[in-house]
Amino acid sequence: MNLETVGWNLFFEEHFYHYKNKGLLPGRVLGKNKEIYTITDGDKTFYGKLSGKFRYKINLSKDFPAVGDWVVFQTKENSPFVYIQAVLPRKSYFSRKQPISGGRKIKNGVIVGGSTEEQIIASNIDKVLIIGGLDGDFDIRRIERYVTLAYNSGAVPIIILNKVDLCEEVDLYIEQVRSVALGIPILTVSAEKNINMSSLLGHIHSADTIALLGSSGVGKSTITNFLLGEEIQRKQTISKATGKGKHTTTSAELLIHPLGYMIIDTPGLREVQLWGEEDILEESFKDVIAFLGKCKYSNCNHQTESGCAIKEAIKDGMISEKRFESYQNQFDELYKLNKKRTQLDIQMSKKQKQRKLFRF
Ligand SMILES: Nc1nc2c(ncn2[C@@H]2O[C@H](COP(=O)(O)OP(=O)(O)OP(=O)(O)O)[C@@H](O)[C@H]2O)c(=O)[nH]1
Ligand SMILES: [Mg+2]
Ligand SMILES: [Zn+2]
Repeated sequence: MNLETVGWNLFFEEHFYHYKNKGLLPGRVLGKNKEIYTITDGDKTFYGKLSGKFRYKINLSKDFPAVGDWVVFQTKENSPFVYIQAVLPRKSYFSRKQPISGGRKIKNGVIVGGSTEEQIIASNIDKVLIIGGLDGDFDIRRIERYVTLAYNSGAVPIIILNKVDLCEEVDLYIEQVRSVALGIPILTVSAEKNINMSSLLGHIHSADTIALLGSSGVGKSTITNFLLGEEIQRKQTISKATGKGKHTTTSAELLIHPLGYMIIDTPGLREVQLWGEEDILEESFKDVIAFLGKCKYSNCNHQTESGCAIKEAIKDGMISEKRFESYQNQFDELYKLNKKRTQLDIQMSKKQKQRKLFRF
């Protein structure tokens, strides 16, 4: 066991205390393939399945082990697998609302059903690298959503605008990003042409776990490979769709650099639906929130009312109209999510009460 080399620290040690002396071992999840988790203890690699008891206890997506998690497992004689008994509490994690599988259901023109579950993308991370591509796919509103989720993750966010070699108006992009990513460092690099990559290395320290997030094709895996260095290039899956050697990442993977830092490369997220309480916007929309509550009327809708601080701020160029619109959209999205979750909680507790009634 060489746990410290893969991110073990006092936080996990304390939580592992309950499991010590019970024949259980800690390990970090490197990846997942179907029902099998690859786990490391810093020396050895194990292949883990969920123990029956643990599987029975959990039912939400967020309760399952995620890449970056520390799990507690038991070895079994003559079995090629180890058995995961628990996930240790997460120090930080990046999550989103789980996308709806099988498409959305639309009833009377309104999206109904769908998921109210949280999906963990990467766990126990120190830094979140939000990657955007400085090519035709650049999407500022997506980056704005990543920023909200990154602030909510408990890790330090950094924005990387990759493919600077393809872009002639870099400053324009930086300016746009700066207006939605308050106080977050923005780096412009090219992973493929090795431009300005040293600025990124300056943000990465030994024992850091960093997660790379962003749309498909922005260059997350190219950056990961650059960071890992040529000597440890990893194998990549060839895209099934094209078969032309396009390397599309299909599942998150934690990779360990000999210098001691760890990188979690993730598949491009097609949907970046928000997860959290409405107050998670406090950090990412500080600029907008500064004007809220300053209108003449406390119930101001920020439409046509006189003395509206938001309208004034827009007129004075303090915030853009688009930025305020984004705030409203993200707030609505979270509000609806949490209303639905509360309703489900009420239904659940009613069901539980009924069950109890039947039992006694
Ligand atoms: N011109 C240029 N192309 C780049 C750069 N970085 C990556 N690419 C190319 O962009 C394409 C996508 O890169 P990937 O690293 O696979 O992107 P990804 O974000 O991992 O994509 P998914 O795994 O699908 O989420 C590849 O063809 C890369 O060669 C860059 O700095 N400049
Ligand atoms: Mg990739
Ligand atoms: Zn107002």
